[in-house]
Amino acid sequence: MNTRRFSKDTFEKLKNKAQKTLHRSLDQHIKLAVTGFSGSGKTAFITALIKHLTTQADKQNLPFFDVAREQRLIAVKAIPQRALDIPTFDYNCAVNSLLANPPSWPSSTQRINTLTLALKFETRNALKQHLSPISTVYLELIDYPGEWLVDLPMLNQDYQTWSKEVLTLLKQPQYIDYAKEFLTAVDTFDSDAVVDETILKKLSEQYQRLLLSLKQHTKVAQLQPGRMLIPGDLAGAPILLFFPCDGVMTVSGETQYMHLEARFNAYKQQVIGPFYKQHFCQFDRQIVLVDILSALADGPDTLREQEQALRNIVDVFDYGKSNMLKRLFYPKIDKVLFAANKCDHVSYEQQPQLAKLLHSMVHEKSNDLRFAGVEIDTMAVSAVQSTQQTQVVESGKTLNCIVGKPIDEPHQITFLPPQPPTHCLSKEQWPEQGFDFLSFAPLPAKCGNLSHVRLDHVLQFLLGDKLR
Ligand SMILES: Nc1nc2c(ncn2[C@@H]2O[C@H](COP(=O)(O)OP(=O)(O)OP(=O)(O)O)[C@@H](O)[C@H]2O)c(=O)[nH]1
Ligand SMILES: [Mg+2]
Repeated sequence: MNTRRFSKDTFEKLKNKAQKTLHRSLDQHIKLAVTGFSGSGKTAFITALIKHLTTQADKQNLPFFDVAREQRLIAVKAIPQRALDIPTFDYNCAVNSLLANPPSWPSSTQRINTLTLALKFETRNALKQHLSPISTVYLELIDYPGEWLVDLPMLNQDYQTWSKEVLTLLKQPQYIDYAKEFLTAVDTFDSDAVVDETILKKLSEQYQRLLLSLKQHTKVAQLQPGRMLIPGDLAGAPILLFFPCDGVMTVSGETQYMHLEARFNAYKQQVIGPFYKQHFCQFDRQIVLVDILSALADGPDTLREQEQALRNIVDVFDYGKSNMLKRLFYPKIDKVLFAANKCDHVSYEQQPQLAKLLHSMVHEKSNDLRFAGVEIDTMAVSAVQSTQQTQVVESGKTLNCIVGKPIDEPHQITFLPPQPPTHCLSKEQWPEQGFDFLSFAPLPAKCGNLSHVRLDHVLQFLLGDKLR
C-alpha cells in the first residue's frame, strides 16, 4: 500500500517536473517578478495588465504590443495556478474598484497571492508554426505586500551589520524625531545582561510602533523587518520579537544580545528564506515599479534612501542569461524594466524627465546587469490612468497641465505639476519650494474600459519576444 502510494506520488512529481521542463524548454512559461515597495503600484499594475490582456487587447488600445497590433492574440484567460497553497489573486475585486462609479484604487496587499494567465496566439516562428500555428504562453504573476520585499536584503546580513545599518538610518535628521524615544531606550538597554523576556518584548513592541509611525508619516522604504508592519500569519509570534541594538557579542553565557541575534537568524531562516526561495528564485523577467514622485515630494533624503533601497533589492535577484540546458532548471532574469510609475501625475512633456531621473538612480546597477547579459530599459508609465492632459494659457503663456480628481477631494481640478529633475539633486540643489505633486483617483472607465500610459510598451518589452 505504502509502496503504491509512494510510486504514485513519485510519478506525479516526475510528471509535474517533466511538464514544467517542457514548458520552459519551449519558452512557454514566463514568471514575471513585479517588484516594488509598498505603494509603488504592484496590485494596480497586475490588475491593469490582466484587464488589458483579457478584454482590451486590440491594436487601438495596445498599438506598441506587436501581438495585439498584428491581431495575432487569439484570447487570454486566467487558468488554475500551479501553486495550490497560495491564495488566488482577487482580480475581480481589484478590477471592480477601478471600474466602479466613482472609481477607487484597490486596497493595499496583506498577503501573498498569485494568478496565471494563458495567452493563446498565432505564431510567426517558423519552427513553432511547423508544429502548430497556434501557441500558448503561460504568464505567472504574484502579488505580495511591498513591506515583505524590503526584507530580502537582510538575507545577506548578520545581526550586527543589520543593527548598525538600521540605527544609522534612524539617527538621520528626518527620522530622529520619531525614533528618539526608541533610541534612548536602546541606549540604556543592557545587551550583556541575562535574558529578561519582559524587557525584550517591551523594546520589540516599541520598535514595532516606531516602524508603524515611520510608515504612516514618512516615505522611508527600508523598514525592517517587514512582517512587523504586515505580520500575515505571524502576528504575535516570538520570532518577531527582536530589534536592532548596538550590543557586543560575548563568548560565553546566554545574553540578551545572543537571544536577539538568535531571533534575527530564525527570522531570516524561517520567514525570509522560504519567501525568497518559493517566490523570488525562479524568475524570467522583472519589472521594478518605482513611485519616484512620492519620493521627490518627500525631499532629498528620501530620494537618496529610495535609490539605496532599490540597489539593495536588485542585488538579491538572480540575473544573467543562462544557457539552454541550465535554463530548463534554473531560469535567470534576462530582461529588467525599471518603470517610473504614476507618470500621469506630471504633464506629458515632463514624463521623459521622470524616466531620465529613474535611469540616473539605477544607472550603476543597470550597467552591471547589462554586463551580465541582461536587457534593460527604463520607462515612465501609468498602468492605470488617473489624469488627462490639458493646456492653459496664462498671461500669454501656454502651460502644460493635467486634469484629474485628487484623492479625497470631491471635484476635478486643473493642476500645473512642478518640473521634475532629471537626476538626483543634492540638498543644496533642492528647490526651496520642494516638489509638490498630487495623487489622483483613477479616471472613470469608458464603456467598461480602463486607460493606461505606455502599458503596451511595457508588455512589448517584457513579453513581446515570447509571443512571436
Ligand atoms: N496614477 C497612478 N497611480 C497609481 C497607479 N498604481 C497605483 N497608483 C497609486 O498608488 C497607490 C498604491 O497602489 P497599489 O497598487 O496598492 O501599490 P502596491 O505596490 O500594491 O502596494 P502594497 O500592496 O502596499 O505593497 C494607489 O492607491 C494609487 O494611489 C497607476 O498606475 N497610476
Ligand atoms: Mg498591493
